[in-house]
Amino acid sequence: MINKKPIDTLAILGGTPAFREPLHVGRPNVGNRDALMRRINDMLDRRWFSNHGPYVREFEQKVESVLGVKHCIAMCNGTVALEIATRALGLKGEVIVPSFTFIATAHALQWQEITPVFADIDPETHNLDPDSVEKMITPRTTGIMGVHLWGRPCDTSGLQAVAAKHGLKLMFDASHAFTCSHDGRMIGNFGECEVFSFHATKFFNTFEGGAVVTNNDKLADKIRLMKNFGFSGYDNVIYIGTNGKMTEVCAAMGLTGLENLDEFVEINRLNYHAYRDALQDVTGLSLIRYDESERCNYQYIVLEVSPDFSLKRDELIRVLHAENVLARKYFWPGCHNMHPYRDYYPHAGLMLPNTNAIAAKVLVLPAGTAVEPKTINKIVEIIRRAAADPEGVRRGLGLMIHI
Ligand code: T4K
Repeated sequence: MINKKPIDTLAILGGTPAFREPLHVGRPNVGNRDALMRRINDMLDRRWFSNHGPYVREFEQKVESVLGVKHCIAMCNGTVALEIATRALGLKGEVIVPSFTFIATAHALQWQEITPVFADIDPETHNLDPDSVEKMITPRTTGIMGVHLWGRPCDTSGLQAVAAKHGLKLMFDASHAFTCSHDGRMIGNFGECEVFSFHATKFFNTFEGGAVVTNNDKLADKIRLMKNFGFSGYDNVIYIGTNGKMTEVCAAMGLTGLENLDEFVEINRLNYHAYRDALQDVTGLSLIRYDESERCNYQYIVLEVSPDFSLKRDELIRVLHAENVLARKYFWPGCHNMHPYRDYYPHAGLMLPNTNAIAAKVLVLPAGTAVEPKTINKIVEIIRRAAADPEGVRRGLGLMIHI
């Protein structure tokens, strides 16, 4: 996959791309293929493919035990899990969320005609700033949805204090934070409930999938009904519901992945440290830090490009893409700058200075089982070469079609 030749010339200046195949940020982890195939074969023999089958039940129990949480309700994806959770909590009117997140956080609310109101983030943690949240509260506010971005926990106690003071419900989009801990407790145990995504691009995936986890028995009962059309036994619908069910094949993937979790996290940890060591002396670049006294999944390699770096963030991205390193600008430009929100609140950016600043400087590098130390060294070599010749890079970029 790596071209043998050392990088004499950057691809942007006419050299051969450093990688023959594209290197992605979100390459799925597979786990033990034989175990997965055995499960799928059993499922085919059993002819039970969906509707809370044995694999989904086993998966939910295993997630409950990994997280030390009372209830896991597995779902078809993280977005539907967010929609069902907010609905089950009775959120309406306005809910405060960060803008610096994947668009699904905001869309899950707007889809139900709940207005997502964007609060600013702390520039150090990239997570909701409780002071900014408090400023955005209006008489229509019913809840706060924090996002543990990159798997780094929100200021849960700061947000809880704001929620308690104003009588608001607090929940978390924990899509990035599966198997992370905070203050010694596993993510999944904070707020009224927390939502995970097990999408293919997450370090732990069920192809597509998600879950709501909670310690609240009543809320769990309601969510179980809602994700299955409101059915309470045969022919008895007692609630309005939708179809949020996880399939058996997805649960089979999840059960297999759970058996390989430690290995996935260890690979992520080694990659994160390899990037950090290799980049530590490059002026103007820094990788975000994880609190390693807690459990981290290290799934995102997030680079901040400061004005001291010799290239702009977007120039660096174009250099990397030319080499087949498909770094991403997650979560640029922020939800408030995307449709429909930018039309609804054209001045939202005035209240979001940290969001705008961070969204303009972050890039996410390829990670997971698809990269290894020699790949990382090569990526860092590209970055160093580009940093050493900013004028040459700009000349090269001028000759290229924009990406
Ligand atoms: N909340 C937050 C904070 C989230 O980050 C997400 C999802 C959600 C809620 C919603 O959860 P889900 O409903 O998705 O369960 C990707 C994922 O699709 C999305 O799940 C994820 N966040 C987001 C951060 O990343 P895109 O639009 O960047 O995906 P895409 O297709 O560009 O794929 C990313 C990279 O992964 C590509 O370079 C190709 C590679 N890839 C992708 C797939 C699907 C593969 O190599 N194999 C694959 O099978 O959103």
